[in-house]
Amino acid sequence: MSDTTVPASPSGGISRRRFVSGTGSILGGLALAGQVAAASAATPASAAEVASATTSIPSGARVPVLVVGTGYGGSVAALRLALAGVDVHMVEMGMAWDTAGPDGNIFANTTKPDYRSFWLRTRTKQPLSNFLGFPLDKDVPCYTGILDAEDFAGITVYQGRGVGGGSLVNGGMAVTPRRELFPGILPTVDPAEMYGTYYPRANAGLGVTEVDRSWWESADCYQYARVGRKHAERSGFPFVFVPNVYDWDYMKQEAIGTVPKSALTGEVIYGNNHGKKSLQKSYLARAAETGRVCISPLHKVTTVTPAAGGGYTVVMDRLDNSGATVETKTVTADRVFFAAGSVGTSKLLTKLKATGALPALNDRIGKNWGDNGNVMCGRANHMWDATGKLQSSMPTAGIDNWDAGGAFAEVAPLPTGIETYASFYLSITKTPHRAEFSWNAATGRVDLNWDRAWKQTSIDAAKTIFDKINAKEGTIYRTDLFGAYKIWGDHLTYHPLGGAVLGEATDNHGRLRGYDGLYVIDGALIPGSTTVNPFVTITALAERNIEKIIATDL
Ligand code: FAE
Repeated sequence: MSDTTVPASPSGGISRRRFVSGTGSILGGLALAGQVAAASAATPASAAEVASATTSIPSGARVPVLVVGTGYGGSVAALRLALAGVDVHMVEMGMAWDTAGPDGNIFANTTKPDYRSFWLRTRTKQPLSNFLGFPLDKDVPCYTGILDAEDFAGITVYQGRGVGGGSLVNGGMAVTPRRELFPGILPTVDPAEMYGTYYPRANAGLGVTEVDRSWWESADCYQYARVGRKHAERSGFPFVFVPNVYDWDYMKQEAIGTVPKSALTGEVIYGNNHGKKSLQKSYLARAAETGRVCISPLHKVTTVTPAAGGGYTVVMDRLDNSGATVETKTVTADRVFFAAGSVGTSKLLTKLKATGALPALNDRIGKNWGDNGNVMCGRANHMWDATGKLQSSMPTAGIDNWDAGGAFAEVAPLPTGIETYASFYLSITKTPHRAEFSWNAATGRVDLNWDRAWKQTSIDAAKTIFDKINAKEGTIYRTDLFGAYKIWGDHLTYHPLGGAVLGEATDNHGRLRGYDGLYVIDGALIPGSTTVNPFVTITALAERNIEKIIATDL
């Protein structure tokens, strides 16, 4: 089948999700989830548990807690609430991702984007748009695919869509920021409790581990990272190993050919079929095992407003795979957790305040949004510094020049399957620029006032690393990866943060100011920067906040 064709049903049959939803009953889903939880109590959490918890919430239902979104913040909330004895319903606009496509895989390969790869686009918008100057993008069928390249005026924000949110598409780099930088990240949060309790809890919950260094030193698939280390160290920069959520034993087996390849066939931004412990295999699996959590995929929340008899009326659209609304449902929830990601939560709250659904939200809604200073670049190495045609899609290291130059550069893979002699980096940089969301009544959309020119600060910070390395190595920047003769990938971010910031739009534990029973629990709480890749901090903050909320509000 060509990648311009969409199967009528990805499974070609009735998936477990559709079977459960076919019961038309949230209770049916709960009962089935409960049986699975009992049957699998002794087995490790797996994505199958999550599949069994998927359902389709009936219109008119009343639930104690509704969680909007199934990424890091939402998954932590669901697990902890369920363990505290609270029934939780999670609503996710993306697909369940529990059913194989016609090629036998759930997810498409990075080098071969197809209908599964992009969220409602007719043409791919690949982060690396060019190679040797030639455009890489191609037509694909419009489908509720996994990676959303959401365009705002000055920036494209990449986000995961589906049960598991960003964990489905990310590189698994699980980085805890340096403690001395934490007061600049979340100034109202006590570092002692974060580093003593919540970062360790988050890392354990996510299954974060470090690569076996002796294996790494000789593995073909990390030649690119060793070249990155050599160049960093020869220019005097600290090269730091960072943990990941990938199953390293699985990767070792991939390397010797005893299991199907996943990271070693470049799977990452369109999903990972095997070794990565996405939320489907960690928090969400354990949440589903409790029997108290149900998940409705392909449901997009559009409105939340106070209900007459208490609680909140939540309106949501059920989508088909073309993105069309096939049903609009109204549900009542005693409490609502906004966990739609920084952009999703900010857009919803900005709209709800402006349109009068939640008029008492304060004027900090939609503000203090940042891109974590993301900027990408490649360097062209000499022929004696080959980076390898086999590159693991899971990064293991970074170059830390935060103190001197305001940049932390992820030594990133370029898993093309051919030798490119390129070193590739995603830099996270210190940038003062923050944007805000606003409601555009004319278009009925939420705008973001990001200015592309603001990325110059990030480019300057990244150059403190790469200008020096290029001078030392006698190398140059690649100019063929983001267009013809364009060095910097300055049009995008992978790390949206802020828009409903802790201590501003919410109190110091994520309770939205103006409304009892409404909470923000995702990356929207963090004002624009984490100094490193963000998901461990999002998870740890969610662990901190939900503990307090369970202790005092429920
Ligand atoms: P997120 O994970 O985005 O989850 C929000 C969920 O809400 C999504 O599933 C949405 O589909 C859903 N949603 C949105 N609006 C609605 C609505 N109206 N109704 C229902 N559902 C809705 O939020 N971070 C790292 O730390 N390390 C990495 O290696 C890394 N690599 C990345 C690579 C890529 C390509 C991308 C895109 C991101 C990467 N990130 C990485 C960022 C990380 O995935 C991101 O910070 C977190 O996923 C954000 O977590 P949240 O819980 O805030």
